[in-house]
Amino acid sequence: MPEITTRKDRMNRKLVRQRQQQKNKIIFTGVVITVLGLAGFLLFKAFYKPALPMAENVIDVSADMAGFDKKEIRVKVGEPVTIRLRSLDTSGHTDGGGQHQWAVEELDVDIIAQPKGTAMATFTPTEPGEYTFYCDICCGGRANPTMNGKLIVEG
Ligand SMILES: [Cu+2]
Repeated sequence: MPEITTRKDRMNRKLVRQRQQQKNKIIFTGVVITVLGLAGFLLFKAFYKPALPMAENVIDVSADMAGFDKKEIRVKVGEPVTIRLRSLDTSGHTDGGGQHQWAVEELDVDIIAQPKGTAMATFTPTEPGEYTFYCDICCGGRANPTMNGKLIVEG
């Protein structure tokens, strides 16, 4: 019965073809998912910025043309501290362009806040003592008594 065998053969071939198409579909889906996943991962890596490390002790300091809102800041030896500096001035200020700084030379800390902006730095003082913080951008710079203050590190 050659005819029946042929029909069976054809059906078998059809089945094999369908299975192959199904396999191709699964492979294609896998490739698409892998590519999308990789693209997503790369995009995430490119745009995700981890939050700046902040200490438990955050001290907010504001500065404008009149000076710092804090003339004295007390911290402890060995305890991390975050200084968050805010400039209250706009970019319209001719002197310094609205930028302010909070710097302590001996501790290698240098924060610059953009006009109406905030910037911060975290550090851990290791030596007790009295340090001078200053802004050297505006108002005659660090020599101006309104643009500096004392950072007191207590042992
Ligand atoms: Cu300043």
